[in-house]
Amino acid sequence: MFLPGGPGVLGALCLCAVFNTVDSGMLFPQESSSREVKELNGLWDFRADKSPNRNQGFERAWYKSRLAETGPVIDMPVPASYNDITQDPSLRDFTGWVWYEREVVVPARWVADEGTRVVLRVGSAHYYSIVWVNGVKVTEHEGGHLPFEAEIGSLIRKDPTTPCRITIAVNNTLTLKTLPPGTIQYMSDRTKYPDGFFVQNIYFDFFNYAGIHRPVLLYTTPKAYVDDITVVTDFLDNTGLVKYTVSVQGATTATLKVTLMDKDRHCVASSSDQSGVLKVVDVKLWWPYLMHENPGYLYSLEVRQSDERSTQDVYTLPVGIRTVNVTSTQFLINNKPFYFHGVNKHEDSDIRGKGLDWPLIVKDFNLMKWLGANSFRTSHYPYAEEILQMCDRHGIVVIDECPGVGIKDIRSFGNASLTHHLAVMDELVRRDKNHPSVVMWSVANEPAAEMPPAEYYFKTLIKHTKGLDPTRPVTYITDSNYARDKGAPYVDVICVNSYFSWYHDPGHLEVIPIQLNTQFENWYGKYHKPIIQSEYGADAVPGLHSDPPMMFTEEYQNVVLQKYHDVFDQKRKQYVIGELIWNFADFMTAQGITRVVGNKKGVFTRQRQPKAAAFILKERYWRLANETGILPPWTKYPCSQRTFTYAHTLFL
Ligand code: GCB
Repeated sequence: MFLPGGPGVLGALCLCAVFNTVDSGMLFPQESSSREVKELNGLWDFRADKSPNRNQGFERAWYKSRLAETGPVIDMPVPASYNDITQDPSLRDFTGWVWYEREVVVPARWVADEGTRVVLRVGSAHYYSIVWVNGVKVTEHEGGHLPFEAEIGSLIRKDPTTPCRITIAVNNTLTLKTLPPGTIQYMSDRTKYPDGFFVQNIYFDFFNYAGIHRPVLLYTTPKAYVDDITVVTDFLDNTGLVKYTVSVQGATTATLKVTLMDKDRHCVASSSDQSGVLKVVDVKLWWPYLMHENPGYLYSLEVRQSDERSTQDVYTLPVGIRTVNVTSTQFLINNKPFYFHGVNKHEDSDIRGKGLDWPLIVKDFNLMKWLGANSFRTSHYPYAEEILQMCDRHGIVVIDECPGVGIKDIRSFGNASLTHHLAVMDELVRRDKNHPSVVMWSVANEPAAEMPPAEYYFKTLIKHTKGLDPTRPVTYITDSNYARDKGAPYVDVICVNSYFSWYHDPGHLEVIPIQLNTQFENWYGKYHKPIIQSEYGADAVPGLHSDPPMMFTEEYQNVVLQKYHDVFDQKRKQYVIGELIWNFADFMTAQGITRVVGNKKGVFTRQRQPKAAAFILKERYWRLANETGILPPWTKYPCSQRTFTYAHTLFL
């Protein structure tokens, strides 16, 4: 891990692997008659450890007293990346440990009642975190996009008169064994670089935003509590089948009442078993947006756990009943062919970086629906659970990707990397397994899968993921280099990224039809598996125009899209099952000669305003929806273009 100068940090970090276990559940925190939630979002005290070895915080034990007592602090909003919050370039580009601290007044009854578990939960922090409460370490976690938590009841009860001081140290250093990988490179030529100069190299195309990115909160459960619920759904004719398993902690015997309710809170099935199958007559299936007039239908599975005397814990899980299957040419949702017409996204916006932001989330869903997008891929890491919950409710289909992006160095295919990658998949599946919107796992993006160790690596990784969740297909995203197919025999769907007339033959729009056609024929010819064009696109600087089109203009981006679309229209009749534009919106990257303040392949700007390409895509996606979906009759195509446009505006 990050080691400019001192061994202390490395020592602390090596302990990490042992803590990354997933033998307990990771249910999304929620309030119920037995549970309370206290959000700790807002301003935290903050300091970046700019000492030469980045290790002063550990050497001087900054966690032992208030952060303001060991040096200067600044206000830092949580959740947010810290990089774009100040005017200080050294903080924007910082690599190493940063320290967050916040004092919390815990409700007296939580402290007084020994029967209450108090859990501290961090939605995500990038990349490596260590957490202390009142100076005592409670947990550490490796990985930037998944939640972690610790029970802190006994600690806050030690001295109920003092406020609860939470300290979180976060390190964004990426190494060959992290996910995503990176390297730290020291520049020792003193004629060129100052003393101690180093850079963080990364092999992916987005800014390495860091900090506490998702909500931090305290929540309570009773001592005996519902720790996890797993749901798998199916249906037979008109009967829905909800196979469930509940795991309870803190009680040797537990009495359960499991009730499945419809949207009107009417009970449709119930049971008192810890696991079983609930049957739902006249089932309302979960359908994707634009595939049905009532998409995203969710039941509620209420789990009540009690002892002889009273109800102990109540947890309610939203449940969408649907199936997913893959044939050699189709992707089936509820046994009907589903065509992905969607986007690739990033968690990225001005000022906040990767910090969760509700206005942005809701705006993005409105834009996706406006566009007629029915799906997205969580390129290139797991997104916030709050976003997946929106997808469940709105019927937006998700390809759920782990942070396996930029695996390019042969040393990142070693055992330590693989072990960590498997652990990340454990955590991802544990978190997202119950979301009906999640229809496929993506274990990596554009790995150097031509390298000899890649075959074993991906075979193991994909088999492991299928073992965790036999109900969903698994893929990894490849690029137009056919040699990178060593993992392809093990995937269910081939996902290909290509940038013809951009990275290959720049400026030559005329090569797209032939090269794209060849791409599809090659992959299908070899593997006979359905294909998704998982990325395609071109940078366009908003407001830059030229005719005939030139690279970086809005016109060029339009033509790239149209030429790709022509080929998709031929191939989707055969085995192409989807198209995901790169990218939904412009996003920040590291500085470099190919990026003009970030990647400009968005069809929306970073501020979410449409470029010309957004209208091309909107027109196409609504047309596709009318051909392949089941829409309310008045939005049906064919009709005059004017009526059509008017109709789908109304539909929104
Ligand atoms: C890709 C990557 C994506 C990049 C994109 C580009 O293949 O998967 O992360 O941002 O190309 O624009 O270069």
